[in-house]
Amino acid sequence: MLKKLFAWLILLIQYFISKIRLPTGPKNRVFNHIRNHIDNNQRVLNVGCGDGILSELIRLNYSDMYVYDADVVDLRHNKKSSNFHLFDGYHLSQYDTGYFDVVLVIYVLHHVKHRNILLDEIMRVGKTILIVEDILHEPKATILDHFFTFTHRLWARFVCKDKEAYVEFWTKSKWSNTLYNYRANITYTNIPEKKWYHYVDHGMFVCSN
Ligand SMILES: *[C@@H]1O[C@H](CO)[C@@H](O)[C@H](O)[C@H]1NC(C)=O
Ligand SMILES: CC(=O)N[C@H]1CO[C@H](CO)[C@@H](O)[C@@H]1O
Repeated sequence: MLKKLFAWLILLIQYFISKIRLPTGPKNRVFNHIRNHIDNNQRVLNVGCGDGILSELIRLNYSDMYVYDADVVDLRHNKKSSNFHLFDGYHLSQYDTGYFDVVLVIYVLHHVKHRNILLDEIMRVGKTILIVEDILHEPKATILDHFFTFTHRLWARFVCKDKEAYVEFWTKSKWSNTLYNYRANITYTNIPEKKWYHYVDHGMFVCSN
């Protein structure tokens, strides 16, 4: 009985989220923020490319751009594009140091348990790194923030049926402190989102120099 109720609740939530997220085009919004930091004739790696829509948007808008995709599973709608490879979620050993002008890490790192391992690799292969994340409130995450994390864990486990899924969000200062270990110039831009569902902030870190 309780299990059934829970299943219905998940379905209801899923329905509402599909109504909110898809037509508003979150990929387009993210694209509009990253486009100021990418240019033609650059080599770009999209780590955790997911459905691949963001990479497609970049390819469509820039004729001379080399976009590479990497993920732990292939969820792309267009499975034909080259330059995609599966990886273990941590190691990008096939790429030389500084191979990419820009590395995109869009809503990926909150699923990564050993964040420093992947960050080491991303910072090694890329010159400029763009990280977009859900950002918890300062100075310490609020109760709603914890609820946000909790619902994400339920989502991963019961909707995506991924028992292994890891979910941990960070505050802006925790991100900054971590990223300054790798680059001297870290800038943060707030990405406005619908707040009643996204009651955490959304932000982009640009890591350069
Ligand atoms: C730091 O990075 C930002 C964003 O890429 C850039 O606009 C700014 O000029 C950089 N600052 C320095 C001191 O290099
Ligand atoms: C901002 C911009 O130029 N966006 C374009 C990216 O490419 C798609 C597909 O060609 C266009 O529909 C967008 O207008």
